[in-house]
Amino acid sequence: MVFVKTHDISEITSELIGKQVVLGGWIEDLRKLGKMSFITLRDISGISQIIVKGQLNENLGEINRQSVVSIKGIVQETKARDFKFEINAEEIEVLGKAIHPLPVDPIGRVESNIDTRLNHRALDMRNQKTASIFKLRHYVLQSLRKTLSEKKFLEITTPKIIGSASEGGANLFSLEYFGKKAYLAQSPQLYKEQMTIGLERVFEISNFYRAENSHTGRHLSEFTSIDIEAAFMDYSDVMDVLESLVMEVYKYTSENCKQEQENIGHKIEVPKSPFERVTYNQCVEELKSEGEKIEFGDDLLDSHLRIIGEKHPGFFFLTDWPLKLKPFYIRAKDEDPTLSRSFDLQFGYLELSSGGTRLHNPEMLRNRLKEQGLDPSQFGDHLKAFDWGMPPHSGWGMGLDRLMTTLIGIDNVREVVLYPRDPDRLHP
Ligand code: AMO
Repeated sequence: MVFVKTHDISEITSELIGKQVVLGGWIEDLRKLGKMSFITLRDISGISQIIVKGQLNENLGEINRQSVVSIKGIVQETKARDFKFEINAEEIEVLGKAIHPLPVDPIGRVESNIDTRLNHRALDMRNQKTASIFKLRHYVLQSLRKTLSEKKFLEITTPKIIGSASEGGANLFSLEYFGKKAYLAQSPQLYKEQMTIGLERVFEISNFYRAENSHTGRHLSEFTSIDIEAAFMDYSDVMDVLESLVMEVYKYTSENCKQEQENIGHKIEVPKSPFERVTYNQCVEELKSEGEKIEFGDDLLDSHLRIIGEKHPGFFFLTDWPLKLKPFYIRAKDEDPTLSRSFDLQFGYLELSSGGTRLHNPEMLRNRLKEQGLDPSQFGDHLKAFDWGMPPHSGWGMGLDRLMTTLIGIDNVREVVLYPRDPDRLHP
């Protein structure tokens, strides 16, 4: 028998009644009632009821649930409450046997903890809740690409194997590269900035790597970042781009992904816009008034962000950070050089994105590298580009995995990443 499907299950309509179809999927349920058997067949698009009668039923034998089958049969009306149509089977072929018992229950009747599910991730994709999370992730990516393209950003792909640190500092994974030392990119920072020379507005959606020994629900060693960089824009312009992107993602998924929201048991609420813009100085004042010991120039600790997050629930920008807390490529404010043209996008206490206006003057950039204890000669390739007519530019990077957790109302990024990598997890 051929195993090429004629239809996905969701494509079965009343026009097909009386016609022959070939479906392919996996058996979610199988009930043998003497002369007849009922199979619940699932594929990525939905579920269908299959009726097996006569000789075919007698020859049916044992088929474990979750085995993959191809079923040829005639579409007919049904009295079953949960189905619109059923298929009267003519041929059934088992294409891929499933062992029994399976290590996780794809129906979700028996709940497994996240580690067990991650250890058997492919099978976990047959769980409708998990599959819906990844369908949502797909629609989020689709929405991001559409909005950025409409705003005239070009999608680029920068190298992930690099010769020197893009963000400076620690957190670098190193590897042996034909007798030389190479690193896994922490971000596309230097390349995306360079691209503004000719392409003006660029974006990248790729995985990046941080050797952070963190064991939290929001840190991974490999995460997906959405990055933009735009010539002739200031930090407030790229904040506008970021806000409209987040709004579009929420609107698009809340309107178009009703079934997925039902499957995950979470209603996507479109946030209020415009997002509040709170300065770092304001935050420090708010923290002081809460009795926290904090001075200008101190970084905001997790405990501080929890307090700030409670005062400003949902999305807000935290702007104008002290320059010394920001990376070498961030530009100072002209009116106060101790402050920077920078921001983070927060969702309550959770940092989703950071960005800012960049230094585009090569001399100032060299000085800033030195001030931060970095060696300008390590950034030679990058600095060269600043002598070729570098436009003023701004950009940001946003963690897609973190954005997904806000969208679906969970607090562990591992739920929204297929095969998460963290200090304890390198397999599967
Ligand atoms: P930053 O280092 O703040 O900025 O990273 C930007 C965003 O990426 C996400 N992120 C992570 N997500 C999961 N696990 C991690 N270990 C992790 N590290 C970062 C966060 C964070 O807000 N080059 C700059 C951006 C720019 O200025 O354009 C940068 O990388 O959501």
